[in-house]
Amino acid sequence: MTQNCEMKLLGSVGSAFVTRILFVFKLKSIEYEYIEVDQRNKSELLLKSNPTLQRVPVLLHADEHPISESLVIMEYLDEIRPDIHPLLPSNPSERAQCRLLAYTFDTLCYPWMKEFMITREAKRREELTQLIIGGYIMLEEAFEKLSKGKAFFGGDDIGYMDIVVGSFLGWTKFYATIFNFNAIEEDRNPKLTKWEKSMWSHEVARSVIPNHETHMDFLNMIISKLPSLPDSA
Ligand SMILES: N[C@@H](CCC(=O)N[C@@H](CS)C(=O)NCC(=O)O)C(=O)O
Repeated sequence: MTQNCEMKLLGSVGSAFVTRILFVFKLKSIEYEYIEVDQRNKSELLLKSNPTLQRVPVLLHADEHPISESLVIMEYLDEIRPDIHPLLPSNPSERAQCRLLAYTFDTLCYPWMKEFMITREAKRREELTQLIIGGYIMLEEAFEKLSKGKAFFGGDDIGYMDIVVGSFLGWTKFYATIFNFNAIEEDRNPKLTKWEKSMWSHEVARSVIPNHETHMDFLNMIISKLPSLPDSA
């Protein structure tokens, strides 16, 4: 991370979506400047760059139009640096599968995981546990098809789906510690269990996935933004 780069990333430490972009920067050896956004007090720069969604990550690349949404940013970076560590498979059908899987993960699994973290109801947390388990079983099947017996979704090295799911590995580890719930268990997910080990042994994954304390700070920040409970009589 340097200053005065033509590539700037607006992010919030602890966000798995931001972690995805850090993965790509590292894998593709892209220099960037990181600009932290305080989620409790969003900066003018964020509101100007992503006025509709007002979320991080946002990529500012020289004078180009700002780009938001982690999956869109990942593909953009892959297109402008196609020769260094390509992320998506070269086969169009496999590319389509990856995009669909990423979309499914983000629109189903992520909201379940987020709600799991903030719900105050034990019954709802149990329902969400089952939904998340189902999501990771779906990923287990997808891993089998895409990895073709190799260590990563991307084959011999980290690819697009490894980043999409791997960006949440810090969070799944955090859930195991704090909530005693592991989304990836050997009996349900034998292949993903091995994949998780391969990811944690990868230097880039270890360097970009935030640690336990960062996740704890992020959780506290999310809780502080929740409406307070009405006083019980
Ligand atoms: N689908 C988006 C999700 C981004 C997202 O949810 N970012 C969160 C941080 S983890 C955020 O900025 N939230 C602020 C808000 O919703 O007000 C992506 O892939 O980039």
